[in-house]
Amino acid sequence: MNFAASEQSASYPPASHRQDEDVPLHTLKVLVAGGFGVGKTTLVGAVSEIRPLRTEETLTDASVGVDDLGGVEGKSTTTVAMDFGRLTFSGGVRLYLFGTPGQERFWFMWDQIAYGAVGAIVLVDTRRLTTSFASIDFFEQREIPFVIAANQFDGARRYTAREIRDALDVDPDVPVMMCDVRSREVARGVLVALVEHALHTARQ
Ligand SMILES: Nc1nc2c(ncn2[C@@H]2O[C@H](COP(=O)(O)OP(=O)(O)OP(=O)(O)O)[C@@H](O)[C@H]2O)c(=O)[nH]1
Ligand SMILES: [Mg+2]
Repeated sequence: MNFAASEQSASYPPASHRQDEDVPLHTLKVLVAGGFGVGKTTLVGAVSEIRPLRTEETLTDASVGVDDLGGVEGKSTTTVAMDFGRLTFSGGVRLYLFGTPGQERFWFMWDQIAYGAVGAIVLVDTRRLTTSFASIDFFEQREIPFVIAANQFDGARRYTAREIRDALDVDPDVPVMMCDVRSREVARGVLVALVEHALHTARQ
């Protein structure tokens, strides 16, 4: 399968929504999950070929003492429902991207958002690994394939993928990679790894 970026994805709005006539379009729903402030909205915005749907609201006093802002002190908004974006690869695979809300009080929505998804990216912030534990548990319990993408924030200590894997104690077949989701190419690479992992898991 060819995951090279399609010409469609180069600009917004796309020149055409039509695929090559002889290439069937396969649509897949994928999730972008992880703890509070790990970069989910940033990832969807970096790769989406359409203007992403966002549901950002200003952080309020209800967040004080509940959400760990350590390392993301500049954060002033949070996702209250979901992010939505789209990415099409040449070869006929189109991903619909759903970013989950990170704050604990919105976790009740995860089952609805996850419905029908082929897999998930679990983003982790290496300074606050525990904030992504709930996402990992969620996908493990539902047997939804996932990859771990460790988002490297400026000034954060650098770890190897092996160290992250050991710290999170995930199954050996779960791909673990380092990333900076502000980069479109890097974020796209994580999505390719997820689709390959989901296809591989489905074939077993
Ligand atoms: N240095 C650095 N900053 C990042 C990176 N990814 C995200 N950020 C910043 O981190 C902050 C949080 O990013 P968001 O994308 O809002 O995180 P989120 O996971 O969607 O947050 P919630 O929806 O509130 O859970 C933003 O200020 C981003 O600019 C990264 O890879 N490196
Ligand atoms: Mg968000």
